[in-house]
Amino acid sequence: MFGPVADRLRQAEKIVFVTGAGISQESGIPTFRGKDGFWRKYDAMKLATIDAFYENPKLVWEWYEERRTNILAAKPNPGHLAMAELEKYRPVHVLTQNIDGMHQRAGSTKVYELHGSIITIKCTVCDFKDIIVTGFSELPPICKCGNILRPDVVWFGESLPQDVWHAAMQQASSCDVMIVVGTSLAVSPANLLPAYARQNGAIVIEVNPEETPMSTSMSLSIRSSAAKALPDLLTVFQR
Ligand code: BJW
Ligand code: ZN
Repeated sequence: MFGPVADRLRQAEKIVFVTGAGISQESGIPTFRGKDGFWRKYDAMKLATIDAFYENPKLVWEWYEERRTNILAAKPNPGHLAMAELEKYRPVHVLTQNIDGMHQRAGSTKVYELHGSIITIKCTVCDFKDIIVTGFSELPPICKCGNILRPDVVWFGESLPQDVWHAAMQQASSCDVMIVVGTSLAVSPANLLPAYARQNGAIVIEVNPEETPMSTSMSLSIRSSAAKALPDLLTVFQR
């Protein structure tokens, strides 16, 4: 399966994963683009914007509440679990665009949440930030200061949390193996991370049943699902 890159994989000194919605697809969490990318009749990509939120905060909150319920009921799949187990064999860093917390639940210890987290909320105005422990009696929830609370996630047109982004760039620029799993690589700046790895001379492997805009520059594209391919990848290090 790993043919030309098998040796480079085995010799890896630092493995960095870049993950997207596709890794959680087999846990029953829908992806954004493609046939999964609609919620009720709304285009998920149009809801994930600050403009949509201010236009209709209740609607956007309903979307997040429904997703949060689904995510909390879901379980990490063999793909997440294989990545966590890989830490037994090599230093592993996980740069994820996902907000679902599945990597941490699977046991990965170095996870960089580029787009925030669905289990935290923050105020749109003051510094208040907290973990959601119960549901809300009314949507949108209101902060003690009187302003609207929002999910602590990164929407289009917003900056990534700078400390997380800097750490992610640094990990990408210093790895010798990067594995890009379940992302369409359509969204920047996360889609720049493979280029940072390549600049460092790393091999970059993609796990995705579909082609992506960067498939042609990959060292290897594994056209399979994450839950199938990642346990196979783990066996390379278990021998
Ligand atoms: C499987 C599988 C299986 C399926 N196994 N694989 C013009 C105007 C304004 C901004 C821009 C602009 N042009 C560019 C920009 C920048 C913009 C951007 O990139 N836009 C593009 C869409 C054009 N980016 C931003 O705005 C970012 N911020 C930024 O750049 O700041 C600087 C700035 C400031 C001001 C102005 C301009 C720039 C922020 C991006 C935030 C993205 N946020 C979201 C929502 C997060 C919260 C939430 O989850 O609700 O992040 S959008 C959504 O897309 C989410 C995802 O993390 C992200 C990426 O999606 P992902 O993970 O790749 O999922 P899919 O669905 O696309 O792909 C799934 C893949 O899995 C597919 O390939 C399948 O084949 C595969 N798959 N099953 C393995 N079983
Ligand atoms: Zn507030």
